[in-house]
Amino acid sequence: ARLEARMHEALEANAFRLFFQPQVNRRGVVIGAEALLRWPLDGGAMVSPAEFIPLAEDTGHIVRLGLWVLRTACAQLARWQMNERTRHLKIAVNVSARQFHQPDFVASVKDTVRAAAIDPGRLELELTESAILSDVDETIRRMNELRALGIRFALDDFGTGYSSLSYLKRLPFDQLKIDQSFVRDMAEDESSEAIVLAILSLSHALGLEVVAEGVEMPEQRDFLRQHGCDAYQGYLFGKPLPMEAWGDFLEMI
Ligand code: G
Ligand code: G
Ligand code: MN
Ligand code: NA
Repeated sequence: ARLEARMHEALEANAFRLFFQPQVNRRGVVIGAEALLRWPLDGGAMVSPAEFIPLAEDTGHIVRLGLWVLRTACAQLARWQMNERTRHLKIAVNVSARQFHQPDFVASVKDTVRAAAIDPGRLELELTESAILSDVDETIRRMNELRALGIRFALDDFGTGYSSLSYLKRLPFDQLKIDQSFVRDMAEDESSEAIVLAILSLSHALGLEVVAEGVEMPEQRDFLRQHGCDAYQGYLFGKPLPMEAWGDFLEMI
């Protein structure tokens, strides 16, 4: 309950921050970033979203917080679009189940994209399997309405939920993100390696792009690349950075 009260205050005080973790292509070129929410406390410590997102979902704060994330990400895309060097970059935004199923979710995304005057093709929305499970037909309708504008969809944390393969076929995803647990265990554990290979071949057969998460070692990247993985995210390429640090980061690469 204390955390909940503080979350309300933090929303009022605009105390949340958005960090951006780079995503790279097969050649190691930065193609965009995933926006990751951070909640810095006065002492400098950060509350992990793993802790406060579930609470934000339960209390409904996620609706306002999610809208703030979307607006902030779109404002960043608008800034990137003004510069020749950065206009190709895209941003992926995590959308929680409760947020996605708000009656006005589609309208609020449309309004935000229009207000920021960004190319919707640079915006990617990440859904998890829990967002889909509750109502598949409604999920498909919402996705299609936003895809008609050019917005792209990624299925996040793939392999950790109750992924039914028939959903993968029916749902209009553009991209699938291999959960970092499989990437981490790939080298030690034959079944994780087999799962990664199966995800890659299944995705490609279905015409989906694949992003590997949690890539920390060159050996992991090499193995994934050898098997056709399209994009990569992880500490090997960069940690989540505050936007102020991205200027230097883009100079460096
Ligand atoms: O970056 P980090 O390991 O701290 O993120 C932890 C979890 O919080 C991840 O599962 C991530 O998807 C989730 N998360 C981070 N930012 C957001 C956000 O803006 N919205 C939602 N719904 N989840 C987020
Ligand atoms: O659940 P989701 O995939 O949206 O969140 C990604 C989470 O993974 C974030 O919390 C992010 O900070 C974390 N992360 C990103 N790259 C790495 C990595 O290379 N190793 C580890 N352990 N975590 C990572
Ligand atoms: Mn994600
Ligand atoms: Na993920």
